[in-house]
Amino acid sequence: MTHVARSLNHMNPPEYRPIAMNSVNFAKIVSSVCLLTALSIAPLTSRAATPAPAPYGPLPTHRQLLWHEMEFYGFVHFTVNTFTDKEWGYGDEPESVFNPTDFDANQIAKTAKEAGMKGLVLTCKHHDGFCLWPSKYTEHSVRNSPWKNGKGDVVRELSDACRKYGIKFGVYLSPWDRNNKDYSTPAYITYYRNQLRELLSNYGDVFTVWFDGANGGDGYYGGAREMRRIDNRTYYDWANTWKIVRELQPNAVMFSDGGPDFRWIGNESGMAGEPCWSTMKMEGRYPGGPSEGLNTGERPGDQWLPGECDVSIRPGWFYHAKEDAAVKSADQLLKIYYASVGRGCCLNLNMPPDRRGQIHSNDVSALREFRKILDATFANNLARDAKFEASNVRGRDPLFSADRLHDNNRETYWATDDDVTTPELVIRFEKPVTFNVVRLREYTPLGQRIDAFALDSWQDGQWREFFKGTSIGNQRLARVQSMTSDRIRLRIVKAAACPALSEISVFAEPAH
Ligand code: FUL
Ligand code: CA
Repeated sequence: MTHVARSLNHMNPPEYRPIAMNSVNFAKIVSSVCLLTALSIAPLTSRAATPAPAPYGPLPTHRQLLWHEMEFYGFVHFTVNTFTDKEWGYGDEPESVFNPTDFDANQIAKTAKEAGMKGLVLTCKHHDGFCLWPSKYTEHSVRNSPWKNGKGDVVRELSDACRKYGIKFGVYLSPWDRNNKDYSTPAYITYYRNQLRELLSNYGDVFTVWFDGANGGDGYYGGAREMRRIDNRTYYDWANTWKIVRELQPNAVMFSDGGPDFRWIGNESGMAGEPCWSTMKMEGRYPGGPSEGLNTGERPGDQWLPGECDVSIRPGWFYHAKEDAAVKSADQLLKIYYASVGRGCCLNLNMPPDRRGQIHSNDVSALREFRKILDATFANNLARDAKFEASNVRGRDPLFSADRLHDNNRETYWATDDDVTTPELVIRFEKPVTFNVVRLREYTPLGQRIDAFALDSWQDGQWREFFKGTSIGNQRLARVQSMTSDRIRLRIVKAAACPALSEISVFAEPAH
């Protein structure tokens, strides 16, 4: 069967390949694969094509699938706080304090690109209300700062630099605004939406809009200097704000504690839970809403709502010179990576520009070292040429064979017959391999199907379990003690529906 599947791959009509390479439309791909089976496999096996498994539970949307593929992107916290040495500005900071001495958007975007980030999310306006672009709707912006004589636009420069370096650009626009006099009245909602429209209309494609749920109450508020409490559930009328995003940037995914597209992971240390389901029960969820359940997700949920792990490379979100020696090391960043990306989430790692308006060299070095280790780890899939043997293959059809697990194509997958939910799979290497990372990917267009799995390796004539896991979803990385073996076994211990796994890869993290 292995041989048949391989040679069929070579016979694929050329128009099939571009679809398979570019994973934008899974539905299209499924139907192309079915068509391909009908055209090329059926005559050889004289059978009708085996139907794909029925989807299970809530499914990801097209835009969520694109977001999942990003896996790792960066946050850029930059504003008056950078110059006042604060984390939360009160809202009374004079515009004159914002004055980077050597702002360099290219240095920031290049640092992100070289770190392997697929995008950057800029705090266009943080809680202090200062706007990094010359908004038409306020005087409290770069237009009234000495930087570039009031002609500067950080949003323009950074979005352009992201395009130049081939990474995506996203916006953070704090709902809580401690500067605006209208905050807590309906007039502020209009102001907020006007600003959102500016950001989503004038700076090209935006991949995400990050809606922060934080609200600490007191602020400057146009000079009132008072406490203003709002009801997070009703005040912002989110449904109508979200419509603006869908209208102006239909591919953008929206973040908040309660979605609608991806959720906060419930902490600011970058660590997803174990398990970490990509599904949630949506009732009672809203930006700034309850954080219970966010870390682990909920199963079975009623919506696909995967997690984003946000964390700063430094103790604070903004740059403080006193934290120059507290930049996270490559090892700390790796732990975060395995607990975020490795648990099916995206990692949003903050790197705050300093008072020059550039990423500090300590942060750049840590990111470089981190990237070097990740690249060295994931460059070589040790299981690429191994033999994959499954205890069951759906309809015995090469379309769903275990060989689909090492074709480096996330749109093809191994699946079992409907009534087989606890299959086993053995990977046989030609020679013993030394490894410490196993990567599993579910074929998520069919939902999150697997509840629990275990991994064994063949040691001294018997199987020894070396990892037990629960949720898989977009990606699960099992990082374990290094071991050497010529066989690895995957046991699906529990699944809500027959498993559909798209890739299993084996890697060795170099000593460092
Ligand atoms: C929080 C904010 O209060 C922090 O300042 C930071 O922006 C973080 C990413 O989100 O809610
Ligand atoms: Ca595959």
